[in-house]
Amino acid sequence: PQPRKHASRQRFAQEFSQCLYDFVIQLLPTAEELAVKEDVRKLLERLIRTIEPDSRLLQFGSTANGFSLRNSDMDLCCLIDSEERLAATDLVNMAGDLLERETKFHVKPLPHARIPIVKLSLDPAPGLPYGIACDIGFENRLALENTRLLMCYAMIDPPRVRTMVLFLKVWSKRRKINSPYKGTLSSYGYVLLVIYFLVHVKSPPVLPNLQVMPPLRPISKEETHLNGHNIWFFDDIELLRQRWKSSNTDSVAELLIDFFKFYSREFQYSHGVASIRAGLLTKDSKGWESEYEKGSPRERNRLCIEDPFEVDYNVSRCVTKDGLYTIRGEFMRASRILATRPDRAIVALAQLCE
Ligand code: 3AT
Ligand code: MG
Repeated sequence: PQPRKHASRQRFAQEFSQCLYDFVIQLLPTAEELAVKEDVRKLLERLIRTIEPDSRLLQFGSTANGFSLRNSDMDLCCLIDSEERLAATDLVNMAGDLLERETKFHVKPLPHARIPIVKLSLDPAPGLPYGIACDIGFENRLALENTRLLMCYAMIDPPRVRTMVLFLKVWSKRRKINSPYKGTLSSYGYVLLVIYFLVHVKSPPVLPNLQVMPPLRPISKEETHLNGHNIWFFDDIELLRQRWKSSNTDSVAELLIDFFKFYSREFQYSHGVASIRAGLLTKDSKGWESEYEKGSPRERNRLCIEDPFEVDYNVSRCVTKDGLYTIRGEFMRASRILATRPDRAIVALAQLCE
């Protein structure tokens, strides 16, 4: 019976991998959508330049890192290339007024957020059936760098990394566990969980740790640091593709099955911190013991994921006790569905995303 079981597992993994590829391909943004978004970016850039002539508006987040789904929001960052610039708070207010006057967007300035932003949205219209949602931040250079880091990871092994990430993003949205405002995890958090798993959990690893690979030439501290954070990572992707060959040959389905298993049962939620920079760390060593134990009214640090560059920042600090319980429940549910290996892989996929 043993070889037969093995063969059935193999066959399921093969079929399920194919289903995953077919599924995510039809969820990618169309060329038309990308063109509309680029036009919007240019329009907003032109307008903002009437306030700050030396500014550039750049995309970050999923529209720039290769993890974009159809109709995902636009994350834009305004960089100002002159020494004398307005404070972010003032810029948010001024840009908010300007865009309200000059465009059809609904505009909501949030000058006092951790990262001051202007939120924009456009109602659905013919030719734009889902409307547009867009956040503009100012001088958020770390976000541009973490976007570039994720893009590099995506490019090392697109068939496995992009497929896994895109699937998990859809899955987490369909299962309603992708809203930091409601105590669950952001897309960014899920992407970091995937990379952590592929760099530090899988053995042999599927991805190298780009943040500890040595640079090709000596580089100065000025080049590697931004606002006191070390932002170095190996970003010569052409070279990496020639030199890095993972000896892990698992299919995307096998990786996904293991991913769900790992985050259902094996990850040490109570003491562990997932760091793509340094592997498994402890809450203790980072001073991230749960604040609920200290009687804090706001729940923090139930789930700990270290930001790749802002290492004092827990990306998942908004995940509540209930949120984590729900997320783990979903990992377990997914694990269970995949363990039963239904006859047709497509049935498993439909069940997962129900
Ligand atoms: P969607 O396609 O919008 O669901 P995304 O990949 O654009 O996914 P987010 O919108 O969650 O991901 O985040 C966009 C970027 O904003 C990613 C990162 O540069 C920054 N960011 C988001 N959440 C956090 C966070 N909690 N901590 C630090 N940076 C964050
Ligand atoms: Mg986004």
